[in-house]
Amino acid sequence: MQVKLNVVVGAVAALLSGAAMSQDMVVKIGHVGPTSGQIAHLGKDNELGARLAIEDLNAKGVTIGGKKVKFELLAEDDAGDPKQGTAAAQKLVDAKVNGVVGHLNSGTSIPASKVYSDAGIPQISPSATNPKFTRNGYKTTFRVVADDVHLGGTLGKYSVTQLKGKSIAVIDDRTAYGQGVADEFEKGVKGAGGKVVGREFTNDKATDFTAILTSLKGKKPDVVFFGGMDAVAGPMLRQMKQLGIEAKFMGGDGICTGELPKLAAGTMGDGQVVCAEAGGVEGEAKKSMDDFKAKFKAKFNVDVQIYAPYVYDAVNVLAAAMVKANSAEPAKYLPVLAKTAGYKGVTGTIAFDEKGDIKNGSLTLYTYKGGAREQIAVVR
Ligand code: ABU
Repeated sequence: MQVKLNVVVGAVAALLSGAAMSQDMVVKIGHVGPTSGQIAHLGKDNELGARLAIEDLNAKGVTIGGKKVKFELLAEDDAGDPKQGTAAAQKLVDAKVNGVVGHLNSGTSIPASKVYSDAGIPQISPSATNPKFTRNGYKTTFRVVADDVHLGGTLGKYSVTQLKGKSIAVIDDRTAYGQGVADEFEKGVKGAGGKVVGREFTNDKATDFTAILTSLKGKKPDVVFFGGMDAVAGPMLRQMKQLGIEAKFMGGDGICTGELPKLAAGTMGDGQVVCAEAGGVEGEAKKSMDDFKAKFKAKFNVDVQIYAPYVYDAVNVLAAAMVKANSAEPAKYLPVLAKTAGYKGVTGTIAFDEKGDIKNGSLTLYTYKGGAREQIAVVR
């Protein structure tokens, strides 16, 4: 009788210990982007990239510290507004997220980075390109795309050396991103021996550019660069056409989206627009990006706008660091995350430098033909 009881007790203990081993541990990943407002299409693009990463991680099955992990996405909308950005960051901190991917904009990512740093929570931006984002000395701040020094400088040089621009006009939207990338573009133009004939500014919610475009028209620009987002660039292109300004139109990653042709309402000439994504792959590595875009389309029935693949990689880089550290506790996996090197993502190989920036980041130059984005070149 005693033997039988021991067998039963042993079996129950074994079952219980097995159950404890396989018990789910919830790991919360925060995501923040503007899913409302003028660039909601870009915020939603990023958020879907995060959703796909979470689904794939859960489908694959991840174990950390002997526990099966269930990843959960906590998605917040900051409307691209700096104040809403810090409020969303605090909400995620209060919810005790294990890591954050976001925000989309530099103007929200920069102030939010202090909130995450104070809480010791790792943050990876998949799209904020203002260099200041990683230059505040916060150990929790990372980015998986190139910055505006690289982006704006390369485009500025390109406008002179490749587009043969002789009189170049610059407009920005006075956001952290728009003004910053336009400044770097100007430096690139001047560094290549080019001439900036006019500089104007607008804001990120403007719809009427008649006054600034009329002023620039008098200076006969052959290239107009806009530092800002596609929601403003589209109507600006329409109004350039109405005013008879035939210049090439350039911009950074903020305009380099799938939505730009629709926003410009068919007024873009083939090859008129040249812009750059702050990342990109070529050769054999391109297959993983193409496969991701096809999977994204099949899953959500929408095309990638621009940064969804970078969000997907950022979520996976967080998860990989947790697995390697055998812990999802921010303080334990943060040092491992900082040493990320050779991570093979859909956007290429990811390694961080001492500031948290991607090492050896690439840029992809694009133009548009027949209303579709067409790759010109990947440059480093
Ligand atoms: N990098 C373009 C859009 C996001 C930003 O930096 O504000």
